[in-house]
Amino acid sequence: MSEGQIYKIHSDFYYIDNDVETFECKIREVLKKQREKILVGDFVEFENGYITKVLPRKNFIKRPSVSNIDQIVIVSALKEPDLDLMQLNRYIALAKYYGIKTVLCFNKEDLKWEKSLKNKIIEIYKTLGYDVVFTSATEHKGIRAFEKLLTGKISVLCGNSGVGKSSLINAINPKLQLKTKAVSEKLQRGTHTTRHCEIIKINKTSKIVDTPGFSNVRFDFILPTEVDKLFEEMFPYIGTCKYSDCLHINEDGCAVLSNIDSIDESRYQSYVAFVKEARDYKEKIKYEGIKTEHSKKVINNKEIAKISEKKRQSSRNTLKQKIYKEIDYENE
Ligand SMILES: Nc1nc2c(ncn2[C@@H]2O[C@H](COP(=O)(O)OP(=O)(O)OP(=O)(O)O)[C@@H](O)[C@H]2O)c(=O)[nH]1
Ligand SMILES: [Mg+2]
Ligand SMILES: [Zn+2]
Repeated sequence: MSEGQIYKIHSDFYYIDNDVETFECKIREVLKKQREKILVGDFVEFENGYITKVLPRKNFIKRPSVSNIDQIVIVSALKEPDLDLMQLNRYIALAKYYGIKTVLCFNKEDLKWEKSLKNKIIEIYKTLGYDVVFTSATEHKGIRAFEKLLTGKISVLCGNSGVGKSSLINAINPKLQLKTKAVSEKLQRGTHTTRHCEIIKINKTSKIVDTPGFSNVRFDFILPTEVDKLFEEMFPYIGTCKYSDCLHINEDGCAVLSNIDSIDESRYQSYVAFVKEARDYKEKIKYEGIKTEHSKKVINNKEIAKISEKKRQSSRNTLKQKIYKEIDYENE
């Protein structure tokens, strides 16, 4: 019996790496019956070409489905496409939701962009405690610093299509020759050049998952009152507002609003937008009369909102189906 980590899944074949060599395996029938899908990143036991056991996960994320990762690297472009802080905050909040360390990379530094942007980024995100790197994949700038952030870890790269995720990996290790494509060639908005999910060794110690990102995720899987747990600048005030269900938008005696000057405006705007998405979700749930169980703790990916099996099966309604799909990872 051997042990290793799945680095790629292709139809019925699971590719395993034990740090010495790689193996192609299938899975035993009994494992197929399990509710939980085997993911890229899972550590497994295998024997004679068959996976016999999946070892417990440290963590996992959805879309892309990958487990046991050390950090999420959110890649944004300073230009082409224009920097979108709301989208960046969305990725950051999602990483928080999954309880995984996050670092930020701002790429395409070689292009002409608003110089004040750099200070703004540093002011907002370094203050929040994030490691921030500025890079140019094409001119090979900042690549060393970027590589250093990845040392000894399994990192998942995410970010909108065209920001240069695959180009950055190629800049670190040109032998990898990952497919990249000009933004203008990405015909439809949101169409990613990278489509699959695979753990790639970029050097002796670092592994990376180049992904199509968590595309088009909306906060329609958590309650409005849980959104503040995804914004670290609000942590000092959580639980100190007059009302325990305060959304920090226009309530009396709100501790966040009375300290609003300490919060960056764009961060707060993102917060309000995500609360609205969560509220729409809650309204839908109420309208449909679906009862859901909600986790108390959001910032821990072990406790995620679930719907009972019975209710899931009895549902015929497409709207309900959509909600199930969005909030229940086990159902995917
Ligand atoms: N000027 C400039 N262009 C860059 C840089 N990095 C990447 N690009 C270009 O941006 C385009 C998109 O790069 P990709 O690496 O394919 O982007 P991606 O993030 O992997 O995109 P998806 O796989 O679709 O998610 C390509 O034309 C790259 O040559 C950079 O630092 N500067
Ligand atoms: Mg790519
Ligand atoms: Zn409040």
